[in-house]
Amino acid sequence: MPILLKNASMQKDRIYSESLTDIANFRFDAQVADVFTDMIERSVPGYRSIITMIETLAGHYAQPGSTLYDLGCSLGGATLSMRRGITAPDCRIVAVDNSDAMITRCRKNIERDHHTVPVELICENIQNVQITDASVVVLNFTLQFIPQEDRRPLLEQICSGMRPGGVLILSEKVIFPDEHLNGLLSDIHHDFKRANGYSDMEISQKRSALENVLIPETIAAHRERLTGAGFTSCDVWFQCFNFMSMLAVK
Ligand code: GEK
Repeated sequence: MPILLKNASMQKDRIYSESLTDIANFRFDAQVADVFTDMIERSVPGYRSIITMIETLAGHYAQPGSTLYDLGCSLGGATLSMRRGITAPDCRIVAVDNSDAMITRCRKNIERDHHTVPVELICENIQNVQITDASVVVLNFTLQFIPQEDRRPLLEQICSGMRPGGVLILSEKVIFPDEHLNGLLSDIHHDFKRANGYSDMEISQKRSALENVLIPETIAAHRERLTGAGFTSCDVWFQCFNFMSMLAVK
């Protein structure tokens, strides 16, 4: 019995379903972009809930005349959610991703959507994007792909471009300092993937592909870095196994 409701038009992720002799580092290319929604929903516990709640958070935090950023927007899940949730007047959304394949498909999703808040799509490394006059910034499972030494400068740059009272929504895969608990939650995550139809081979090959690409950290490390980067308050608002989302308020 599948856990998640399926959209009939969604392409199924079978990328790691055949045995591979050489497992290359994971890339957000066209093959991934084509199956991305199915992939992330079957792989990230709580993803759909976080996307839904971003609508509520945008409704609460969007300030009149401000910009909302979706950094690492992929197909625009969080962008569309913010677009639905904004009630403040004269807002705009800037959505950024450095994968051409993602941006091309994201543009189509935005065009099909009937909400009216203007969306600017930018194909660029988020580290090169100037954040200005922001009331809401979303990093939904993106920071984990940024080189660790670049994470603090990126968060400082984001914080300095935000209005007072603005919020950063930071969602990440995390690790735990307690080795036993860390192993347990990682096993449970794999159970979740198995329950969503991934085979042991798919789980193991995807894990190898992500090993040097997705670098998770502890919740304490995130909290400390956010505070150091200039945010006045931050804490976890959502957690499911080894995936969590934090709110950081400027
Ligand atoms: C969602 N937020 O559906 N600059 C720009 N984009 C980047 C960079 C970078 N340096 N590094 C990675 N990306 C989305 C899901 S997926 C998370 C985010 C996942 C982009 C990358 O191309 C991909 O589209 C996205 O960040 C990460 O709410 O696959 O686990």
